[in-house]
Amino acid sequence: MKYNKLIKALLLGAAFINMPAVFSQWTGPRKKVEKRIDVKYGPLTPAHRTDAAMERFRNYGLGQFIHWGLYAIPGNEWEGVSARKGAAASEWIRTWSGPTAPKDWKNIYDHLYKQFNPRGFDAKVWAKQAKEMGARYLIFTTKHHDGFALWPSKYTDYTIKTSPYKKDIVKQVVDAYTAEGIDVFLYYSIMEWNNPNYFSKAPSTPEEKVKFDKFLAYTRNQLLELLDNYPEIKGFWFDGTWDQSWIQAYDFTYKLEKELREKHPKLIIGSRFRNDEYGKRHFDSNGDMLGDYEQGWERKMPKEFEWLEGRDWDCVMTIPPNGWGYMKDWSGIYTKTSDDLIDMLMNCVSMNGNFVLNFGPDGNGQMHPEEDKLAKEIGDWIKINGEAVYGVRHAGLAPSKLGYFTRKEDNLYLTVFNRPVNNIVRIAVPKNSTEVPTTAILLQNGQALELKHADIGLDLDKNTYYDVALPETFVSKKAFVLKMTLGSPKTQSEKLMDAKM
Ligand code: FHN
Repeated sequence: MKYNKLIKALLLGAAFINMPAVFSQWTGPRKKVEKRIDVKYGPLTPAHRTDAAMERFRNYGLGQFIHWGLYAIPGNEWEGVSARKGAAASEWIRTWSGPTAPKDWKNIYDHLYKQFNPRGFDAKVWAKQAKEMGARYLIFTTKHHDGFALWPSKYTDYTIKTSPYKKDIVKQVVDAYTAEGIDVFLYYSIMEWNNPNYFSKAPSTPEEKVKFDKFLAYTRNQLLELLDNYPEIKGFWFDGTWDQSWIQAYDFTYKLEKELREKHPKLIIGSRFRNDEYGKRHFDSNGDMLGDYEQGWERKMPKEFEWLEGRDWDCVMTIPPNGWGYMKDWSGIYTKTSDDLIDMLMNCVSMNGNFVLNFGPDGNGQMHPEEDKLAKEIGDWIKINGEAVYGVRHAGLAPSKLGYFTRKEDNLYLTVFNRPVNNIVRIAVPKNSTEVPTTAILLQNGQALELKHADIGLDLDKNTYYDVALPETFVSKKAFVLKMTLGSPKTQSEKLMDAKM
């Protein structure tokens, strides 16, 4: 008991004093916990859910994120002045400060709802585009850190209802995407910048405690309201849960997660929602994941499959380096190409993750023209190569420099990004493997390709090789997929006599 108390005190200290150390833990190789301790507020669901909803999540492959809210009106600038050097990202423009910030900026921002009237918004157009792009799920911002609700919440006036637009945006989005067969997850920021009852520090005075309790009740009400209004949603994607006020409300958040799951038993919730009683986020003090999937891969990807230790995960990605809301001006920054994004998509699915690409529509509900272009290019590629993307799993082979392996039943796919100059795609398979490539075709046209066992005789090498020959006449401007059938080896790797040295 004493030992546990000491560990608890140390963990509390480390977690509360040194936040960056805690943050860095969720996205790298994880250290094994040497000794498990008592954790009362640990996971509420098994580490690997096996129900149909979770199986469906595992097969999504590609998702779409949409960040839409009042920040779409300024689009990262105000009266011709860019916020690029004064705010963290376009959807963070309310925090704009420093010499470039307009006078009384926060007040201007907080009144933007009076102008929010996206007449050009048509959820069906977005949903159709997402479908054409190949997205199988959507994460939609119901409320970002500014607190403005895109649905007519009963629990605040700061909602779409008091804007000139008035109509329920969340409902239109949920209906349109559901009609296209795209599952919907609702993004919900806990943190609210302009709510007088919200605190970033843990409330300390009795008055602060009363106010923060009101905030917690409001959060609970809104979440239950979202489930009542949109019961067809598949999950919540929580954000803004890093402040001490929320971290220390672990008893409340534990009960709330329980309540949400009881109300909607198939609900999927990622690892960002809550922490344990020691302040440990994403993973509790025993290293157990707090949620149904790992939700820390934001603009990041695991370098090695082993880092994931079999957990489910998603990677959410921006097109600009950072910036989720609409940005009028994309000049002077690198914006990812469809080749970059397809590469990231295949990297994710090859490690059992979903890749979620973000879009930031403007104040009138239109996507950025570059987003339209990228959605079309990705969709065109997926229409031909989707078999290697959806419902696939990690292939269990060593990573290849040529591209990414995925596997479905007896089919092995290699999405080639780096074509060898000699047109021989060499695939390494462990020498003792009972399953090896036996046939190969080009997925895009079904053309059969020559496949040979290349037992190259590197004696200390644990692998043997299978060579697929690409026709010299085959030209491709984008990554292409080789589809192979796996079967028993027809030839063995010869055990060569060792050299006398
Ligand atoms: O601060 C937000 C940011 O604006 C954006 O919403 C992303 C999306 O994953 N999440 C937060 C930072 O983690």
